Amino acid sequence: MTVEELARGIKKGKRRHLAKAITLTESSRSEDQEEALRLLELLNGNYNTIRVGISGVPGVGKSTFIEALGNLLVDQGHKVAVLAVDPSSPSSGGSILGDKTRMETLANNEGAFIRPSPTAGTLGGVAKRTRESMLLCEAAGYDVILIETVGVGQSEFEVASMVDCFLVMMLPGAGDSLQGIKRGILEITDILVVNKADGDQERLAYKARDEYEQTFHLLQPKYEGIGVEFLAISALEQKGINKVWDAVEEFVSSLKKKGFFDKIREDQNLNWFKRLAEDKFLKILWDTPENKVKAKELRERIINKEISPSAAAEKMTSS
Ligand SMILES: Nc1nc2c(ncn2[C@@H]2O[C@H](COP(=O)(O)OP(=O)(O)OP(=O)(O)O)[C@@H](O)[C@H]2O)c(=O)[nH]1
Ligand SMILES: [Mg+2]
Repeated sequence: MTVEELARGIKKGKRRHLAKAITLTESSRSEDQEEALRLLELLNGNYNTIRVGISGVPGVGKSTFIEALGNLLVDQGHKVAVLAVDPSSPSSGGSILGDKTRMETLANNEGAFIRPSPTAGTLGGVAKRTRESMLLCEAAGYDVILIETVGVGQSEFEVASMVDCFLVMMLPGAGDSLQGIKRGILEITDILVVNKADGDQERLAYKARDEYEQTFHLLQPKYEGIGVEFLAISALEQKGINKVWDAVEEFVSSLKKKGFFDKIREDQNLNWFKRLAEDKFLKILWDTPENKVKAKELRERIINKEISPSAAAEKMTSS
């Protein structure tokens, strides 16, 4: 299949073409990378979409929530793509592959597309792959993109920097120990959802929600004039799912009204450009054949005390 054929298929919303294209962007073969680049160029455009990041500790109920929300949105006429950033996944597929069976009703839903997390350690990292997958899904007509991330390492911050709305899920009871929250998470949160507000834990969940709300009042708002929304839901019993979506829509509409939305997307594109250019530069610095030789020589000269690290760095980077 040529790149042009792939692009045409994707524009028609063909899942097979979309899946193939994502596999292409995930490949580390340089010919594949060139084709992927051409494809992304062909599909570059302005799509009217909502990008939502969903994070929270393992077991908080992210997948259960995404399945319920995804089905609800498809019923409302949306096309929903679910992606994952899971830097901890040990091999191709990662944990969300298991999720695909867990999210069975959504996986079998014609209006939804679920893509497992790419392999950790792929060229450019999982975040790069996820971003490209997101763009491909948007070109294929998916207007809601849900990105699940487990809170490992920098993954939450990576995801927050590629979405319009960042949703953090918490467990009931966690509100008792606000110190337990990872540094910096509160600052990137747009909507905070306490899950498992059912059975014995229902009251605890509402209490936790209130506690989070009080804590947030002490923080500077992320966007001037737009507050964080606090909710308690039960993903399992599908209670409050629509309230979460209302909050997302409300949030995005405020961003648009206040002129933040376009700015966010613009900044994301510019940051992305910067990151990719920097990655490429590093690759050129260390990985071209002549630079590899140069680096090897300079390393030996440093070890033999013939040259200072500073002078070697200067030599390494001047042509
Ligand atoms: N009681 C209750 N259990 C829930 C709820 N949501 C999820 N669970 C259960 O919690 C467990 C974990 O749910 P998942 O949706 O897989 O959680 P996750 O956050 O996606 O977990 P990871 O993908 O491993 O990070 C499952 O056994 C769910 O059935 C809820 O609202 N109430
Ligand atoms: Mg999950």
